[in-house]
Amino acid sequence: MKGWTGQILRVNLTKKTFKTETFGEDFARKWLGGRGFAVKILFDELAPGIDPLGPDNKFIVALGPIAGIPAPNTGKAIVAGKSPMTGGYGDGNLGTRVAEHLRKAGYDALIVEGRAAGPTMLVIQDDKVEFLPADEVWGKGTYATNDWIDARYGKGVGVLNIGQGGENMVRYAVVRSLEGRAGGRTGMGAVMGSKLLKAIVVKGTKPIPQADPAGMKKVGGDDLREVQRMDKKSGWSIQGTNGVLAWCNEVHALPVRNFRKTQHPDAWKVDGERLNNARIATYGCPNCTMRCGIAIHDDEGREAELDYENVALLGPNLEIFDLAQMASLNYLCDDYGIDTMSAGCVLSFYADAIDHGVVTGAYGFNDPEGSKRLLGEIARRSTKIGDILAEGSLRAAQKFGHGSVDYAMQVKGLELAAYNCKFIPGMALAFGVSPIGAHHKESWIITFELKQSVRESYGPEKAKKIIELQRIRGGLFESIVSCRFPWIELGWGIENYPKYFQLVSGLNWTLDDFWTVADRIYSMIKLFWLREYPKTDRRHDYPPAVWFDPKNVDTEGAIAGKHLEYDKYDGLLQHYYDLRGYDKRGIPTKATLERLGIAEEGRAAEKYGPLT
Ligand code: PTT
Ligand code: SF4
Repeated sequence: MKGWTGQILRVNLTKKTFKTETFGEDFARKWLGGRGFAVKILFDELAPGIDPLGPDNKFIVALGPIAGIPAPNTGKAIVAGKSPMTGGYGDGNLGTRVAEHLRKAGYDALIVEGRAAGPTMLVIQDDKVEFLPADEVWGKGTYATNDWIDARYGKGVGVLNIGQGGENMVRYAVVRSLEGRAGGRTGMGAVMGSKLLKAIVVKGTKPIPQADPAGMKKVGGDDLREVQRMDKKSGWSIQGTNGVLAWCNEVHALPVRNFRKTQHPDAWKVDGERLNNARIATYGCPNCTMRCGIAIHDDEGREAELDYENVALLGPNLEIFDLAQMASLNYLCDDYGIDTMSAGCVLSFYADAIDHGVVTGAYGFNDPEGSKRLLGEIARRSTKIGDILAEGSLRAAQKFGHGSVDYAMQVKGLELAAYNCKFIPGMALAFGVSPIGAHHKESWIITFELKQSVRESYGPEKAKKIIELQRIRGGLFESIVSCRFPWIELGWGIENYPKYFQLVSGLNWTLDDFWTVADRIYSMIKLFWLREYPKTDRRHDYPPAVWFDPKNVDTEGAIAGKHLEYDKYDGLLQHYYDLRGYDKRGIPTKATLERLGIAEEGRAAEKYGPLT
């Protein structure tokens, strides 16, 4: 078999054992890699109802057929497990040399089971696996941990690690890499922490099996240069992801003051141009020629990388318009290893709850120092409020009561990305039907919706577009495992991916073949949810109630008086279900599962929740 190593490394931290398992071409073709492998393994191996922060959960690193191959932007890995945020399937995608090294060590995936007796660093060097003590860095942040690893193994290895957030099982703790990237905002850092797994180091030296290595090397090299040329021509990475901030402000899509407002006159102070002007360094993932991470000095002179989501949710959403202060908040999130997006939404929710008189506290909007203090209390769970906020905004709202759940900005327990959809029905649906809780990674329909001037519409064309985008973004890129930015930001042709796939695997797939895998993966994730939440219904796929609230409208500007409407949103949701072949609860029908070749998995799920 080419295109896959055909091997998975299974490690048990409780027993300090490991073994290599093999998989065949049927499994590979059916699930492709990355998210596909992760959801299938988790579905098969996790008993429903297990505690995501207990030893029964599994932490998975999964790669795809082009991950780690020298071709445009392939230095990415999927981290996955049962999510401590949502209780459903959870994953994330981060730039790391683990992608290349794990495959060169001979594995397409790593499954970590059990719970170590003490803080542990797992070291994988080809066939050798070691369980080393990590007591020296337990209690330390990700920067110090990376330095500690660097001093032992150098920068050439693949590293995943966690900070105090993961150790203390903050539900939205992330995993960080040596390259300064972060992923797994569904709480994968907390899953590592629950296992006392401080870090994973990987070094591989074997060739990755490919059908046509020479052809792949030539095409990959040429394409990396072409992507670089396109990026230079377009100037995209000058402002990177934060280039979108000014546009979001202009079109009333910026989250301001816990998403209460959609625009702010000071937003220009933190836009892409200002960020680029303040740039002191550029970060990037391996195998990338359009490096998009912009680092600036924070207010204490430390280097911090800022992306759009981080800027918008730690800045305007908290009514902070000072880049250096925001950089500090970002730096702290990175060092503690907690998700910037959930952290921003949790803090804004708390400030809003105080505003509403639901709770009392010495905190408010435009309070950078208070925000820094709270991030520390959250990461360490060192105060009562820190402990509550470490649980995420949904659980905090359930504790605060008084209807505050309506303005906890989350779906299924996972906080929103930085698009204020008070009056953007399609993007609101994209958050609603994202299979891991609110995330923009699955479908970013907002540009289609606003640039084509169809903002008002709740028509089936939006549901259709969301599925098209989910197939590409949440399906293809998360399972072939590669960064989507060349495609989305530079227009790098999607047809390049079947071309790479053919060079590595020898299989001549059309895009439709990839869409079938994508649909299978989405349905499989739904089955995972069904087992966990047998009484699930379509309300699971609704965005926060405040977006439907006539009292929460903008009072001036282009969308003054506008808000989402329940019956129309529900109609749009139904279009989505119909096109996907889901029933009224949003669960794939038996016929859909049969068509996708997962009827057997459907029968396994049916023991817990009915299928139609
Ligand atoms: C992703 C989420 C994002 S998405 C951002 S900024 W973005 C936040 N980054 C964080 C950070 O930084 N530090 C931190 N402590 N927490 C953070 N949480 C947030 O995490 C990221 C890029 C970006 S920057 C995006 S959109 C794209 N995402 C991709 C994706 O999801 N899939 C894919 N195939 N390609 C992608 N390319 C882009 O990658 P999660 P990264 Mg992250 C510091 O993982 O859980 O999905 O959350 O991956 O390697 O840092 O690159 O405006
Ligand atoms: Fe990483 Fe950005 Fe390059 Fe994508 S474009 S691989 S996120 S540096």
